[in-house]
Amino acid sequence: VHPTSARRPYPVVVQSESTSYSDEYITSKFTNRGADVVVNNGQFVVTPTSKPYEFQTARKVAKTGLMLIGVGGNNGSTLCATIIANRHNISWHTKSGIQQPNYIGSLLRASTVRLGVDPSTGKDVNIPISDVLPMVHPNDLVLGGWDISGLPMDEAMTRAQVLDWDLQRQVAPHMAALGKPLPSIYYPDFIAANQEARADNVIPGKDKQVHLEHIRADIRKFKEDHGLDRVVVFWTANTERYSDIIPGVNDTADNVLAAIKSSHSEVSPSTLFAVAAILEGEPFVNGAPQNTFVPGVIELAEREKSFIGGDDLKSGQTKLKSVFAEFLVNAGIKPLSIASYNHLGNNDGHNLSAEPQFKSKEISKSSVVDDMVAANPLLFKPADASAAKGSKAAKGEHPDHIVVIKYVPAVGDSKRAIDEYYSEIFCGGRSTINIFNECEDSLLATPLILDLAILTELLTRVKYRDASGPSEFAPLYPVLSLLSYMLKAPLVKPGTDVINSLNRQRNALESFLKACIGLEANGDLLLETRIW
Ligand code: NAI
Ligand code: DG6
Repeated sequence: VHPTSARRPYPVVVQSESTSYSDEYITSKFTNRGADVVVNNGQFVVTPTSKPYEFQTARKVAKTGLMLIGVGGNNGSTLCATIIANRHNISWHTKSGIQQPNYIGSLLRASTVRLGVDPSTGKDVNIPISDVLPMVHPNDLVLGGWDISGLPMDEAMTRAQVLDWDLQRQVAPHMAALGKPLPSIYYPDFIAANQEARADNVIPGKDKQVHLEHIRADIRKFKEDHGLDRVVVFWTANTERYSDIIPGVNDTADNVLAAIKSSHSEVSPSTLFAVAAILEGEPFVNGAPQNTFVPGVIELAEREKSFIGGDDLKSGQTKLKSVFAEFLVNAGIKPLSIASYNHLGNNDGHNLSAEPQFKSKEISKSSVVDDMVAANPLLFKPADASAAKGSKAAKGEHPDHIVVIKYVPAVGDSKRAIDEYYSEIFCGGRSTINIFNECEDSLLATPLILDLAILTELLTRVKYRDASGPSEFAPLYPVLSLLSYMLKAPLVKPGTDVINSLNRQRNALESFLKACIGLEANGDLLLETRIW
C-alpha cells in the first residue's frame, strides 16, 4: 500500500512570535491590511486600514469520507479508480510505456508555494501546498455516494471509457468492492429527458420530505459505518436546469424547508442534497452549474453554521479564460469579443444537449470575465446609473461573449474547445488569438474534486477571532469562497464581489494558508533585489 503523507510529521515550523503550536492547534496572529478609498471631488482619498486577527487550526486531520452524488458517472468513477490506483500504487501499460499513478492537476498535491529564501544560497524555497497545513491525503478519503444509475462501480468505470484498459483491468476488483451506488433522488424535470434510461436506481415515491430524511440517514450511516469524523457531500451528477426563485418557496430558509415538506415542484434534487448535508452539519460542494444554492439554502447554511461551496468545476476552457482575459485587460488590450465553442461526446455532453441544462452551463461559463472588465474603466465604460434601464449604457460596456456546446458522441470524454479572442490594440489595430484545447474532461475534473474536498475539510478545522478585543474563536463564514480557484461561478458571501481571476483566486488561497501559520502574504516586491 502506498504510504500517505497525512501520516508524515508536519513538515513546516514557523519560528515567530506570531505563531504558536500546541498538540491540538496551530495558532497565528495576522494583521489584515487594506485601504478605504473615498472619492472626493474627483480625488481618491485613501486611508490605509489594519485589523488584528488570530487563526486557530486544529492539527488533527479528520477521518474524511467523500460522498459523491453521481458517483457512477465519468467524474465519479474516474475519481474512485484513480484514488485506488494511487492508494495501491498500481502502474499500467500504455502504448507509450508504463504509467505510474499520480495527482497531476491537483493544486494541492502537484503545485508548490514559495515559503521564503534560503539565507545560505539566496534561492527561493518552495514546498508542496499540501505541506503548509495538515491536510487529508486523497489516498485516505473514504469513498461512497449515490447515483440514479445502479451499475456497479467497476462497470460504471467501463461505461465511462475514460481510463486505459490496463488500468481498468487492475482496479476492477477494487471498484467492484465499492459495490453499487446508493439509490438517489430522480425528478425527471430537472435533467435532460435523454437521461431517463439511466435512472434504474431511484428512491421510490414523490414525497420530498421523505427523500430528504432518506439522504440524511444515508449520510449518518456512511459516517457511522466507516467511523468518520467528517463527510464532504459533493454534487458531480448531471447538470440540472435552473430552479425558479419563487418568493415564499425558496427565498428563505424556513420557506425552503416548508417547500420540501409540501413537495413543491421547484425543489431540485441537488437542493435536497444540499439541505440534507447542511442539516447533518456536513459540508456540501456543488460541482455543477445549476442554482442549487437558492437564497433559502444559503440562509439555512448560515443559520446552521454548515459549510457550502460552489458552483461548477472550472477545469479547462473557462480556467484558461480566467487567465487569458485578465492578461489582455491587465495588459491594456481591449477584448471586443470572446467566442467559445466546444464539443464533447460523453454523458455530460449528452445531458447538456438539452436547452435548459445547456442554459445552466452557459450562465456559469459566461460570468467569468465580468470582474476583470469592471476593474478597467479605461477600456470599458462603466455602468451609467442615469441611463435608461436595460440599455447598454446602464449595463456598462462589455465584450461580446458567446458560449456554444455541441454533443458529438464519437469523441467521448475527449473534449475539444476553441476560443477566439478578438481585441482592439494600439491606435485602431486588431488582434485575433485562437486557442485550441483538447483533453479528457474527467481527467481534468477529478483532481479539482479532490482539491475541493480536501480544502473544504481543512476549512472546517480553521477558526478565527477578532484580536482587537476579547472574543472567542469562531468558524469561518459558511460560504467557502476560498474554493473559488476550482470553480467557474464562485459562490461568495452575499453582497461581496465575485473574484474570477485565477491568479487572484490562487493568491487569496495561498495568502490564507500562510496567514494560518503566521506568514505574510505573497509579496513579489523582492525589495532586496532592487536596492543596493
Ligand atoms: P456524467 O453524466 O458522466 O455523470 C453524472 C452522473 O450523475 C451519472 O452517472 C448520472 O446517472 C448521475 N445522476 C444524474 N442525476 C442524479 C441524481 N439526481 N442523483 C444521483 N446521481 C445522478 O457526467 P460527468 O462528466 O461525470 O460530469 C458530472 C457533472 O460535473 C456534470 O454536471 C458536469 O457538467 C459537471 N462538470 C464536469 C466537468 C468535467 O470536466 N468533467 C467540469 C465541470 C463540471
Ligand atoms: C462542455 O463544456 C462540458 C462541460 O461540463 C465542461 O467540460 C465543464 O463545464 C468544464 O468547463 P471548462 O469551461 O472549465 O472547460
